[in-house]
Amino acid sequence: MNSSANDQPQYDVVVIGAGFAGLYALHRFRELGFSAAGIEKGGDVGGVWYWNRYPGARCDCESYYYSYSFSQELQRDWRWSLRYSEQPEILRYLNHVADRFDLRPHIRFSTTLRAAHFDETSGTWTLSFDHGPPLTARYLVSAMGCLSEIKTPDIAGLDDFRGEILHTAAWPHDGAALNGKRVGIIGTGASGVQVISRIASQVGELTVFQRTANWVIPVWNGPMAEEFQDWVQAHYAAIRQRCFTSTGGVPFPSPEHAALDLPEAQRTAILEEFWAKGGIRFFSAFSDIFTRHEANEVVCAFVRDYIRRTVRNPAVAEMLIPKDHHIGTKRPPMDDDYYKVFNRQNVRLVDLRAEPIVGFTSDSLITSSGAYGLDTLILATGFDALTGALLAVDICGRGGLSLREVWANGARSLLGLAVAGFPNLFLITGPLSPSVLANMPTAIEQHVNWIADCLQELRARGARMIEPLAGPQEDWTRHVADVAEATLYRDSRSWYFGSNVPGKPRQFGVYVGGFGNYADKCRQVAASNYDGFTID
Ligand code: NA7
Repeated sequence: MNSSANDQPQYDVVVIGAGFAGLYALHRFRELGFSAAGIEKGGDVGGVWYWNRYPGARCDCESYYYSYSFSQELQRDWRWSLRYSEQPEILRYLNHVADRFDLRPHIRFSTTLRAAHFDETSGTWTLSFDHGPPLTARYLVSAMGCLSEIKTPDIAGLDDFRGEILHTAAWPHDGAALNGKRVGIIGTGASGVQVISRIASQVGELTVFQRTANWVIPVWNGPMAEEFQDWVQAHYAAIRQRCFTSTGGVPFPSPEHAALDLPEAQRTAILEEFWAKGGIRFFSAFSDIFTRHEANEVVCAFVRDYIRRTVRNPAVAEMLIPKDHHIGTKRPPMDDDYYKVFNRQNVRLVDLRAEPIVGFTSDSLITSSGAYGLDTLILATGFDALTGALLAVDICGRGGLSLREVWANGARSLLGLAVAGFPNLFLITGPLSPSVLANMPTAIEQHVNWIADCLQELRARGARMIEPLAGPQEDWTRHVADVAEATLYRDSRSWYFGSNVPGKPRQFGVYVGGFGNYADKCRQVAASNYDGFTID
């Protein structure tokens, strides 16, 4: 840490967040000789894996690639117990990373960034927090995450309920006593589906309040067999290489066939093959799933059939079948047991479209059709995704320009990495980058490496400021929208569009043109003297 007495900022870089993104960023910048500090709202490292401790929390990408690639030694030494690891193991991994690379002493924990103001004269950011002294930094790097700002649901009369209320993304660290209880859950997105499957056999009664049915895909989770671990270790270089060049940041080949080019028998055989592979591989069955309504419908019909075969009560099966969106165009939850859970005697499904919530009493949730007695209510109601964490902070750039105002009608950024009017601010997996539609650790490493290269270049040139130009930023923002518009995503209502937050401008916040293409574009920008940016 430098003295701030002579207009020099205290740090070269301050990184906000200490999850997957923040930990790697802090490590990388420090390794390159920058003075760097981390700020973290939570009491320890982990980011989403620190907060989302609900039963059944698990990653939806397999752990051998939902992990860092930057250290051969780390990669060699860490063994995953499950193919899709659960939250406690992922959190242990991130703690191991923090210790192994000695990051913890450089992070200020339990500290929330309230404001970040840029000073044009000195070319530095001044950061102030909910407590503790302010900091100054040349560069501000957001590693605040895409799904970290909880969206408090507007549910009529919730304050009248006197039982326990839990949110999946703010789960108590010492767990929740659910055994034998009458538990209700609102929300059937990825978090709700995982928690429902995990607690159904543990609680006395489970009432699932569903507003929108989702397509749930199995992952066929199980132990990472020793032979598979050995195979992964032997092929890690190729696996990682594939991640960095693929469409989704995952090591799978692109689809070979378009569904609409194939006869029905062959389509079904391919769907069965990819269903057996499970997880996001399922969406690699055909190349036209996300672009042709008829192709998507082939896949929907296959999953509909599975739901009807699995859920014994036909009325419940029909309620669980999505009616309002193409498969994959809302984030598909992934779970092996979800549909089977509804065959249990102690589980019931309530359709909130047919009987909306009208209020609560001290011990019941009341719908238009009746009362449901509950001891505990779990809210799995999601996040103000992609932009929420950034806009929760008072960020002001050049001339006091407020990010909230600049993004009032939707996010604008160049490559999801930086924003015009906000010099020396970098976003890791920011709005309009591939972010949540790429494997996050891969997307994070690609972004941090790009930022690190950029900071080295600025240091070498003795430059003070970098900032996107407005024109290229508008071009990128429009391009992201155009690419999404050419897919079936355009028809969906989801947090990808901000549709879950009342008043949020409708904008597809993720680049769906392919992670590999995106990484190429970032490389080209750097190689062409940071084309699209201005450097002072
Ligand atoms: P999601 O995917 O946003 O799911 C939230 C769920 O909560 C979804 O089923 C919503 O129904 C439901 N919801 C939200 N507000 C209400 C109200 N007021 N009443 C009834 N139901 C409501 O969040 P998750 O935490 O599951 O997943 C987020 C991501 O985190 C996930 O994709 C992973 O990447 C990790 P709706 O569909 O809006 O009708």
